Amino acid sequence: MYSQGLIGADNRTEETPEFLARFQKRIDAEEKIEPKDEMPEGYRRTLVRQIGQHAHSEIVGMLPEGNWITRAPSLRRKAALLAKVQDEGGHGLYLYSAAETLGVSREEMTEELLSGKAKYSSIFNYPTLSWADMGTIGWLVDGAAIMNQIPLCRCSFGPYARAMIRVCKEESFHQRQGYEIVMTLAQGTPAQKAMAQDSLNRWWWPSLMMFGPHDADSQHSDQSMAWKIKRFTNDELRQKFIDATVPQAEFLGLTIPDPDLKWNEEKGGYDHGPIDWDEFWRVVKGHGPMAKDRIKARKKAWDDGAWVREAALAHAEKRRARKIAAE
Ligand code: FAQ
Repeated sequence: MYSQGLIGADNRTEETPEFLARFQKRIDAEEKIEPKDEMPEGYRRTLVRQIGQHAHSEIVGMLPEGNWITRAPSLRRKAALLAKVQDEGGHGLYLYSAAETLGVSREEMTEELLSGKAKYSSIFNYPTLSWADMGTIGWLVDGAAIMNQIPLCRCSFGPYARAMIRVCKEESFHQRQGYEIVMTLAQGTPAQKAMAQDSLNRWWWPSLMMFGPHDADSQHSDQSMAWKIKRFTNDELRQKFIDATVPQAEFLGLTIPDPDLKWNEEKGGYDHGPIDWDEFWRVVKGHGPMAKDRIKARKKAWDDGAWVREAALAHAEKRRARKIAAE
């Protein structure tokens, strides 16, 4: 299913120790790897997997918030939410394009998503039950996404790294608009504050799970760190996120739903309670509360869009034929 043509500008696919050492030297020298450069097949596959999953997450991630656009409490809130959800769609498109430079097609990636072969972030399998969830998703989910994605701006693969720069700027706006919604609710009536707290209670643990399994259980981290695709481990980024977010919750007067959370002077960070990894793996394996609805919605969108893709291809073909006839 993968095109072999792009593995190295010289089409070499034999991964001799010299070839691998030469490649690692480029990585260690912080050179950017570009689509037509020679690269080990494992590097290419890791990127196709990660960028593809990242793209799917952005696109599926439009659904939980899209659910609230028609019910936003004011025109200002509606305009901001609409813009945010559109941004996520844009992120998905940059990412699909970055993956396509590695020889995989958008159709193949979409088929893998719809068949359940390709993953998307666990977080988007949870339901959005109240307006406060729009605030909490911006604050926590985009906040976690930024923490994970800022280091990806320095990823060794050029197209992914460059796409991440704009994505991170937009995620930063998303995080602020979310925090502002939660702040408004937290400073509102007791019922509004309770709505914000309930939302935080539901989204806190799934947000921590976004960073992936503990380092000891992360099968890809070591190799991805060596290739400088990842710059920090899952646990390192999770810790940074917790340390940045706890003071934000304190400022809001909200309580993080973790009785074991406490500042650890020695390590200069917070200790936290156990993460429910059974829940994480259940969700990752496709049994999250909203998993079926999410895939059903994506399948419908893909099927409903078939005529647009066909029309665009027919139009391109006609233009090509006209150009050839005129030559
Ligand atoms: N959910 O060995 P590792 C966003 C899988 S974008 C589902 O540690 P890796 C924007 C993992 O794929 C959010 N699956 O894997 C937004 C692997 O399975 P595989 C998405 C997960 O790749 C905001 C297996 O577990 N962000 O939120 C998850 O080294 C608001 C073993 O794990 C990205 O994709 C999970 N949480 O590290 C949009 C960022 N965690 O593939 C709308 C780019 C792990 O072998 C609204 N990705 N798995 O079958 C990454 O940084 C990495 O891929 C990690 C996982 C850190 C997610």
